[in-house]
Order: sequence, then C-alpha cells, then structure tokens
Amino acid sequence: MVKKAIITSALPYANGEIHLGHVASTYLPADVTCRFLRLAGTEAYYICASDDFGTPILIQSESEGVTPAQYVAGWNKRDREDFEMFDIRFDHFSQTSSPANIEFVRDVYLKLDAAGHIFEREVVQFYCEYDTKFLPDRYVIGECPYCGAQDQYSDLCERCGRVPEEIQNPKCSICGATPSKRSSTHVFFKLSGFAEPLSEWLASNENLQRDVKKYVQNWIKSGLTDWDITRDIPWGVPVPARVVGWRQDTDVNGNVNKEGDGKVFYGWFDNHLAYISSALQFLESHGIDGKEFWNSADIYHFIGKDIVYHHYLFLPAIRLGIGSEYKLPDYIPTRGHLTLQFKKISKSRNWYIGLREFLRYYPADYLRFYLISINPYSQDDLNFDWDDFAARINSELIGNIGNLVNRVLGFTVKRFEGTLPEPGAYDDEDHTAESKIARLASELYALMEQNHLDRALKAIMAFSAHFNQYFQHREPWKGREPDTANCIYLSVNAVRSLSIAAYPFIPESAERMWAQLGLVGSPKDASWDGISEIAMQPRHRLGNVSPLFERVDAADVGRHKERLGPS
Ligand code: B3M
Ligand code: ZN
Repeated sequence: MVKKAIITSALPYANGEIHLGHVASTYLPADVTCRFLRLAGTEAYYICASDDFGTPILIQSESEGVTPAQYVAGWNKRDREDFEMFDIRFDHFSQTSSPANIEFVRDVYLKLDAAGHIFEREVVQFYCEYDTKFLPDRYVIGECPYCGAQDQYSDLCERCGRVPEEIQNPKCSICGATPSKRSSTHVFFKLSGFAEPLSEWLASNENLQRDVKKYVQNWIKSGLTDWDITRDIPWGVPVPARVVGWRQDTDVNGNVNKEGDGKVFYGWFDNHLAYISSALQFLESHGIDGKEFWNSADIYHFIGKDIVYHHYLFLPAIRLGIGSEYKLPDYIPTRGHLTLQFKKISKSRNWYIGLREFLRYYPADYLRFYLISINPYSQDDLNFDWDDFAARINSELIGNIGNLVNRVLGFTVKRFEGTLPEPGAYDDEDHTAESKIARLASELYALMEQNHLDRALKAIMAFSAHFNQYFQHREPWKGREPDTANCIYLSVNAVRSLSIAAYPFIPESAERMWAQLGLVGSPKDASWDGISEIAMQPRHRLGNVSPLFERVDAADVGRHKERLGPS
C-alpha cells in the first residue's frame, strides 16, 4: 500500500510579510520533509492557509480603509508569491475565511454542541470606553498571574508559555487606558473534560518530541481551563444562532452593547480546522476521498514552540470531541525561534529580515541551506548571523558541494570530452567510495524520517567531503589507469547521488546538477533508493557544465548587516 501524508505548517496571520523567523521554524522544515517523503514514495500533500480572522486584522483593515476581506486577500496573495520565491511549494494555500472553512467550522461546532462539549456563560469582559470596543485577549496586556512576567498578552504568556486565566494590571493596548468591564454571553468549550483522553493520546503517540510532551503532560496535571471560543467582533466565523438574544448584550449600566453585532468564533477555534478543511478542499478537487485520505495518512503539523498549547491540547481535544472523525496528528514537529544576531526578532523595532528582501540579494537555496544547517530538531532557539551565513555558504555549500560538482564534471569534460569512462578493477579506495554511495540512502533516510534535517544535511556534506578527498588523492590529472577512470566513474555517480539527496534542501541547485550531469527529467522524479544506485553508465554524456554557485561577498554582507540597523 502506498504511504500517505498530509503536511501542514502554522498558518501565517494575514497582516504582515513573511520573514526569516517564520520560514526557519515551520515552512522550510515542512517543505524539506514533504519533498523527502515524496522521493521516498509517499503520496504527500503540503497544505496551508492564511489565518484571516481576529481583531488585529480588523483594526488594520479599518485603518487602511478597505474591507477585512479585501485586506486578507491582499496578504494571502503576497504570502503565496513570497513562498513561491523561496521554493516553498504548497499543494494548496487557502484562507481560514474561505466559505469551505467557515462551513466546516460551524459544522464542527454543532457536533461539539450535540456531544455536550459546549456551554454558555456570562462573561465580564474588558471593554475600552475610549475605543468603544470589547478588547480581545491580544489587546489587553498585563502581568502573567503564573510567572509574573510583565507586558504579556492576556491569552498567552510568552515567558512561561501558559494561557493566563486572568491577567493582572490590565491595560488597553490600543490607547493605554485601563479598560472597564462589561458583561456578555459567551460560548465555552469544555477542555477540562478532555484531560484523560488527551493524556492517553500523548502517552500512546511515540512520534511526539519527548520534552514537549512532558511539559504538556504537566499542564494537564495542573488542570485544564475551559475555553471561551466566542468573540464580540464583526470579523470572524459567525457562530450558528444557538442563542437568541445575543444582540442585546448589555453592560453593567444597562447600555446596549454597540459592538454586539453577532458573535464570531475566536480565531484559535477556527484556524487549525483549516488544516482539515483545506486538505479536504484540495483532495476532493483532485478526485480523492478527502476523509478517507486524511484518516489513512500520517498527519504532520509543523509549528513553532509558542503555539504548543494550542496544538497539543486545543486541537486534539476538538478532534476528540467530534468522535475522532478526523484523526489526530502523528507528528507535531516543534522548533525554536530564530533570533537575529542573537536578538529577538521584532517587527515593531524593525529588527527582522523580510523574506522577499533577502531573496533580492541571495538565491533561495543559500537561505534554505543556511537555515536548515543551523536548525536542530528541538525547541532551542536558532540564530541568524550574517557572518556565519557568509562563512557557511562559502566554505560548505560552495567550498564543499559546489567544488565537488564543478571539479568532477569539469575534469570529465576536459579529459574525457564529457563522456563517462569505462572503469577498471577497483582497489580499496574505490571500494570505499562505492560503499559510501551504497550506504547513503539508508543513512539519510533514518535521519530524515526522524526529522533530523540538520543532521541529514551534515551527512550529505560528509559524503561530498569524502569524494572531494578521494578525487584529490587519486590525482586523476596524472592519468594513471585504472585509477583515473575509476575515480571519474564513481565521482560522477556520487554527484548524481548528491543531486537526489540534496534535492529536498536545495531543489533549484539540485535540478541544475541533474541537468549538468546530462540526465533527463529532474531529481524529484528519482526515488530515494536511487541515491545509492550507480546508475550512470560508461559512455554516458554529460550536459553543459558551469559553476553552480557564486561566492557571498564579505563587503555586501557588511552592508546588509548595517542596514538591519541599530534597534
Ligand atoms: N496564525 C500564527 C502563530 O501564532 C498563527 C498560527 C495558527 S496555526 C493554526 O504562530
Ligand atoms: Zn483603548
């Protein structure tokens, strides 16, 4: 049976450009994994969407004088273009505000309600008299009741990672005033009822990262809080009319709530459901039974460590709540955040690098190579450093891989008119080289399968380094036979192995290697096991050979570093 996979990465909010921090922890690792799985014979689809709802988006669209729908459509388009430039290839990049998702979310809600997981409660909520708005979580900042950190959002403490029940010393983040309180009817999801099934699921899933699992289990032990899933704003998935009279919400003084034009779901209720609805949308439009595929596939959700709570608790609880109609995730690869020159990325302080801007200066593959090589499969933060970027590209990507490809293919052109020579009897060194090729596929497979993309890339570099040394040691320019023929024959085949193995990481360069080898098609049509085949035979003709890469210039890097500016 063909293996199947659905891969998602955290949905970008439709209110700002994609930057290096976004791609490092989620989109790139997910893209590399998807390309790998396909080479390994898995029917894999990469699904994403823009996260369109919420107050920040509403407020920004208001300030730009466009409708929220127009506003998010603009960002959705921009995101798609930026990802495309970075060779992040989604099979489908939808919107949480798509009719398909809205319908799906409402349906899930009704099922949760029917199963007894929903209840209503009067909520006294923050209301800013000055801005005449109910203030959603993100717009109230204060002190975390658990760890005491200051300036934390009321729905997420970025220091301890918990969701505060009640933030201390609240302030309206739009105008800074201390908000008042008003009462309104809200709908809650009984998360507290899921402690047991969640614990069972966590215990039984061997693919989740151990350390993440451990602290999620601790959260469950210390008690789960029921979850307010509605908001009083006009931009979101409308809550089905379960409660009549919501429009008459009044404040404590008897004033009719002016903002209460219907209720919508909280963004974190609807956004992760778009993983499923977008997958279904894509699969069904390709004649595939979506639900059947979802439930027989490995499900991967790639995320950054700040949204562990949502993905390890809310998301699985909601799936459990509708009777596991859609299976729970098999993998939730969770990675740390990117810092920039060891400082936290901040858009407001202009301490970030936009993806589009970066790609004006350097090829996508340089960034893909660098971000994977500094990115372990853990929650440790990783750091983008301009000098390190230049050094790694010049010494590793170019000095190792680029050098091998260029040297081996260039020599074959010069000495053998671009035609593969007939090998003779192998000596020990040739046998070692041959066995390196023979072992590469399984060695890399084990690492990739366990999400250790950085280690797999390192192993690819070690393979390339081995062939650089082999070539150097054989001194083919001296023309000893059969050493020279053997060396060229095996080295050219090693370049072919490299082209397939490197394809998930640096797809565009891998395609060029493939073309220079004179092979038809693309490395993406090869198979993972093909990495270990000696598939290129004597008399095969190479294609046009030219240097693969251009060095990163230190002076340019200095300028970019400066432009990032003092914060
Ligand atoms: N839109 C972005 C974030 O918090 C948020 C992710 C949603 S994933 C369902 O990283
Ligand atoms: Zn205010």
